[in-house]
Amino acid sequence: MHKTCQRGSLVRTLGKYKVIMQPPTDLLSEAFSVLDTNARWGYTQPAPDLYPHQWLWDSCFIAIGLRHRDVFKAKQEILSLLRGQWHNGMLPNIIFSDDTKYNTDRDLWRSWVSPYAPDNVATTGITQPPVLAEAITRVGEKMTWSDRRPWFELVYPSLLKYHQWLYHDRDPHDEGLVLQIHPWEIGMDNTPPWMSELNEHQLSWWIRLVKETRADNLINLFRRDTRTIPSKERFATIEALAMFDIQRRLRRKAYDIDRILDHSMFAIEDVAFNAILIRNNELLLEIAKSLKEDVPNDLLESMAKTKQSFTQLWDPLSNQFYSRDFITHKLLKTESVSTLLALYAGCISKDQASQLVHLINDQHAYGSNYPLPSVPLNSYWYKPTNYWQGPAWVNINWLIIDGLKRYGFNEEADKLRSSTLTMVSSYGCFEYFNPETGEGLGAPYFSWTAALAIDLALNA
Ligand code: 9WN
Repeated sequence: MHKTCQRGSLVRTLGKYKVIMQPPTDLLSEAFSVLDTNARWGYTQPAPDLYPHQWLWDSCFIAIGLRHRDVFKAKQEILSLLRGQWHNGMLPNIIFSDDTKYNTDRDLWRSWVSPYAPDNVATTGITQPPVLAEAITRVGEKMTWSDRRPWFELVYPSLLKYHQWLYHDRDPHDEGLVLQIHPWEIGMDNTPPWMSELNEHQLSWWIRLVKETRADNLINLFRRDTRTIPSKERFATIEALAMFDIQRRLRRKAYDIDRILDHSMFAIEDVAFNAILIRNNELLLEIAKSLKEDVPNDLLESMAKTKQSFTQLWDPLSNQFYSRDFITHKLLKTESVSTLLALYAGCISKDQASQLVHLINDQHAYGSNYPLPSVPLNSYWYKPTNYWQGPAWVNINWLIIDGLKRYGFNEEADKLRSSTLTMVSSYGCFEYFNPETGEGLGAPYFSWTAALAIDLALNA
């Protein structure tokens, strides 16, 4: 148990934890202690109990924090991720812990049904936003060139293979935008654009039946996550069932994208995922350049096309970016913070960037007391305590701060940086935060909150 949960007087009960909330005396020592406590053999758990496995974008963010104290550990965090790489290049969103108590998680996914799954490592069959090049670069920044070069040489082949897989498997029509097949792939599980698509088109008959008969209340009793986290802070049981249903259908097709798309299953070209890809393509190219490696031409062409096609996600009526349906190309005009991640992509016009900054400053949209809400305050979907449907997340803030700086919006970047640090230092390293009050929500001792708070504090 963390020493820091013993402070103060305001008590919040989360399952077996009693979390006592008062400003930590020292943000950095608290954050490093979270990372130490969550460290396992070679990787860091996102949060004790709730997230025991290794997650893809979590480990990338964690490495970005760890590099400030221990470059070796930061490298280990990334190398541990690469052991899960599939033979076709895919990096899975989860590498399951070997512990026998998680047999059910491994069996649910059964990655071994695919001939591409790695030997002796159980994983999921889907990916997560590609922030790997960012993590490799940031860790490399802490080294002299004589150490950085072998580091880049070690990881570059896997990075290249991953980006090649993203285009080969996930851009089947050679459109430049890559598609995602499960809400977990975008890392913002119950984000409104995806949930509204699921509700409208994809709910199986049996989930509709559960919904109509209200049997979800009963099923809720068997959920592992809501034993430790209040259910109003997690995704709804119907949403959980819908995600489970998609996963089952993907498994039946052995995670083979051709078979999946042949059955015209759920596929979205997500704006956040593609924005993150664009920036990480740039970083991959910088790594390749520093190693004097030639990047294959077809990959270079795809990368250029992504930047061009990204402009198709802009809606001039509402002045924002949206995800789109892979088949119909219809923009999914349900608002979410994903639109702001276009700033991180770095390929949008200065005028579009200013429009997004306008939304950040708008008190009815993303300008809450503790920004950035994951859904604008004036949205029908907005709920300040519900997971990806309202709360502020430190990783999203971190990415957007980076984008704001690259567009020269330094004042906005500083403001967001300082409000993010205020939330974390006031309440601790929670998974997410109430954007109105700043209160910490979800899992306490959350690793990427700790890691990125360290980075924001030390890397102004
Ligand atoms: C499913 C681990 C992960 C994050 C995701 C976040 C949440 C898992 C869940 O936790 O997803 O992957 O159980 O909801 O949405 O972004 O990587 O921290």
